[in-house]
Amino acid sequence: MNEILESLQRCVERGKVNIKSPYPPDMKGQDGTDELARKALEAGIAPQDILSKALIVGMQKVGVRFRNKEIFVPDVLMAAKAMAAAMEHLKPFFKSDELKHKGTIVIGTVLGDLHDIGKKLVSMVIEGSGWEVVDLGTDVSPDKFLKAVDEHPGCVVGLSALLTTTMVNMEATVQHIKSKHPAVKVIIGGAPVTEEFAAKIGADYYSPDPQGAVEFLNTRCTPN
Ligand code: B1M
Repeated sequence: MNEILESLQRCVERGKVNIKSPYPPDMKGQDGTDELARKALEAGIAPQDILSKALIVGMQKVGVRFRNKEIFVPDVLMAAKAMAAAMEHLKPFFKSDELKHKGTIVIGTVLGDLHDIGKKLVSMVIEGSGWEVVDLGTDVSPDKFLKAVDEHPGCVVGLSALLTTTMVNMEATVQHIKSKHPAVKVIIGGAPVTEEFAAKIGADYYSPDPQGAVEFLNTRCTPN
């Protein structure tokens, strides 16, 4: 693989944002994703290759290592920051339609629930895998989810809940969405949620972690 792309992939994995960043300490003074993405474009590498061969592969490795408990929340946050720095350089190509997202996921924490750390992590890893993420935030009502689905035809929906008292609101949300858009796929997650619960409320998938959500999206959801 091209040397710049290899370094870029490594910088996402390690959370190296730019040359000034002291993190990670063993990469101090080295280029980060910011410089390398610019250099890759200047070297004539196609934006699509920068995204799919370096950034997405790097973030996928992050997702797998997080699942395997080899790295932890702060590492994922740094990887997402590094990914975002590179994406800044690719943004103009998304706008010009030269780069396409794989699809769109509307995501949020359900009604009554204010926990958003896990949902944000899931969003970052999904975004890093090439999907557009529409994050509705926390305490999201079934109506708000439905409105977002109306506005993003062909999207997938992701629901997060951290409380046993709010996970019941997932059922109302799934029903509300599916009553109008039966084909929309809904994936759910969060500490108290289980596969059995997902099946019971008519959700299409349960994932215990961000990587599982990415795998479901990439293998079971038709891009819009
Ligand atoms: Co709250 N809280 N909290 N809390 N809180 C828990 C969840 C709790 C387990 C603590 C405890 O009692 N041991 C408990 C829930 C008990 C239960 O219902 N079973 C609890 C409680 C009771 C409460 C309050 C009711 C406390 C009170 O006020 N009496 C209150 C509720 C507020 C509300 O939501 N209405 C409350 C408030 C808060 C804070 C605001 C203080 C804060 C949230 C800040 C924020 O998010 N911005 C908070 C926190 C931080 C926690 C703990 C300590 C940590 C949660 C967290 O961020 N984990 C938590 C105890 C604990 O877990 N140790 C606790 C890290 C995060 C990376 O993991 O969110 O599980 P997690 O996400 C994972 C997976 O679940 C999965 O991937 C993520 C990454 O691996 N995942 C998905 C999540 N969403 C997914 C979606 C997917 C796929 C995977 O697809 C769409």
